[in-house]
Amino acid sequence: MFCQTDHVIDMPVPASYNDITQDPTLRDFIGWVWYEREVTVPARWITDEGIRVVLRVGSAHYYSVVWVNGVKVTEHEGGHLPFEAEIGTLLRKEPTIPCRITIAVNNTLTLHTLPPGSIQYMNDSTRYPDGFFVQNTNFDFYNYAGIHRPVLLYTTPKAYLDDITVVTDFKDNTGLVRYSVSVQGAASATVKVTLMDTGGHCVASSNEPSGVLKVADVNLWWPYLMHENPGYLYSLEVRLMATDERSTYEDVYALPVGIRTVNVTSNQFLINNKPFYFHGVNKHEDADIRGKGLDWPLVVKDFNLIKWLGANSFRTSHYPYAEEILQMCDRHGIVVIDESPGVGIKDIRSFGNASLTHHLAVMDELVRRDKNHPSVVMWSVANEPASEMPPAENYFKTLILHTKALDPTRPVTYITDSNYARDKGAPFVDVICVNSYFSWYHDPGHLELISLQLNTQFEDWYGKYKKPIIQSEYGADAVPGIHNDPPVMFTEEYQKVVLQNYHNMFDQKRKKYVIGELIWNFADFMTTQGITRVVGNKKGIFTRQRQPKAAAFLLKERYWKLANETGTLPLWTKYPCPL
Ligand code: GCB
Repeated sequence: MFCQTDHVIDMPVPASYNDITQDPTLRDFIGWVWYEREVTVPARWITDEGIRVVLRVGSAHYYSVVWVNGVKVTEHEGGHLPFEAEIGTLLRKEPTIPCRITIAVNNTLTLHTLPPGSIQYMNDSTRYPDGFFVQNTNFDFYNYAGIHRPVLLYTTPKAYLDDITVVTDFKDNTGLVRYSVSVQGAASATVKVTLMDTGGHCVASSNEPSGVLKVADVNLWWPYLMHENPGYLYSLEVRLMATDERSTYEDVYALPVGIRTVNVTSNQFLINNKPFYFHGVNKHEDADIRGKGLDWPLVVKDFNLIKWLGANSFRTSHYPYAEEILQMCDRHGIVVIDESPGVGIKDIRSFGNASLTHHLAVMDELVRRDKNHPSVVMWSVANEPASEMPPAENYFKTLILHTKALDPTRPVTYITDSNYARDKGAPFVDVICVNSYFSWYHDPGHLELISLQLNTQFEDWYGKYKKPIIQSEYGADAVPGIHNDPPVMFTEEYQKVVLQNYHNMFDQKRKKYVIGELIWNFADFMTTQGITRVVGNKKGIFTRQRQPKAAAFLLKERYWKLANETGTLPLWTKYPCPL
């Protein structure tokens, strides 16, 4: 039984709730918020017992409990991955009333959540009112909360396609698509799979639930700027037929499939056996007003900016992004390092069993969601954990081996800012990813030290581990419109010179073992309030409103130069359409 509360406000979905109102307590709210709406479903969903009705939440940050017509249907922990519940029986119980969906969301972060955090009560009554507490975190972005991705109702037949796994390879001119289909709700079923090219022509088919499809004269999936026709996608149409005493069921799913391989050597990252150099960005899901809510105009604008920049890749720092974004990456050939929400694991108590168990479960959910995206070429299990702490060794060994067992086809890494000599997890990663901020957090203002310190960084890591290295973050804050020559910190000039110095060293090392550079950050983004942040982090090369700072033009010049040197430009760059 629910009571109507006296303070109900309109709240859009998808969106963070924090910046929607003028209420400061809602902006910084910690605890439970309640969403509710009523929907009327098609009558057939209620009358037809052969239909499964599913409620799907794209993501809600952080802990969610879901009720339908007052009956609890599921709970979910974790802010960046989808969850579902079957609700058909509840609709059928009360077919005359609209379906009431209630979702309670709690954004509290604890030592065992991902990302971790802690609640600190301030007990000094001379300085704080009764019950005053703060949410402490160790990450540098605003802990936006709410229902961040679409909430959908969909149906399948009672017998349905539960999952499809695709792994691709090729030999000479023949593409190989190893697939397996998992079916639920049927004792026996027939499955037909058909692989179609972009023209809708069948190129291979089978009547088995698993097997290998062979594609003659294969069109491989290539990254943007590596091929004239990047992001080629076949469509795998999977058709299930099942019969029981009551009815016949047919379920159909079309999965985009990019045929490509990924391999790592001691000094190279290979896509389709060719060296791939990551020249890309780190991003955030972050924008004015909607916070971390999925926003199509912003997504498309960002893809346009990425392509304008000549970037070929990004890392989903510091959590899994919306599936819609990965689908865009598949289509545009933008390569992705797919990161878990394991950011800010700094407290030794966050390396214990409770945390590890949850982290393993999150990797299960992430791999299950994203395994079929050709754009995803590597998993990142964490960002800047306290990897020098002794428990980090067992933690990362377990986590990385688990992820490799889930998906033997992709390399696994985590992002380190630790010293090469003390890092406990590095022996287990396939690619070393290092963040460093020379002349910013280290020796602020001393641009002249970057090349020496960066050279030492690279030689040390490579010397010890003999694994390819990505500079997974580097950069400097620039408040747009602030200038000074000679450059001083926080000016657009300083940001540019930091980048130039890093680039000079990348150019020396990329011929050897440095396989990528990802700028921190694509755009300015919101953080918690603090004395080092002026309304957020300003290391973007674009403002939060996506206007370029001087550094964006520098990076654009460099990335197109790299593309010209190492890749093949897409046809449209040679024959641009008239505007
Ligand atoms: C880092 C973090 C990133 C921060 C960045 C910074 O190392 O990975 O989340 O935003 O530095 O600007 O401090």
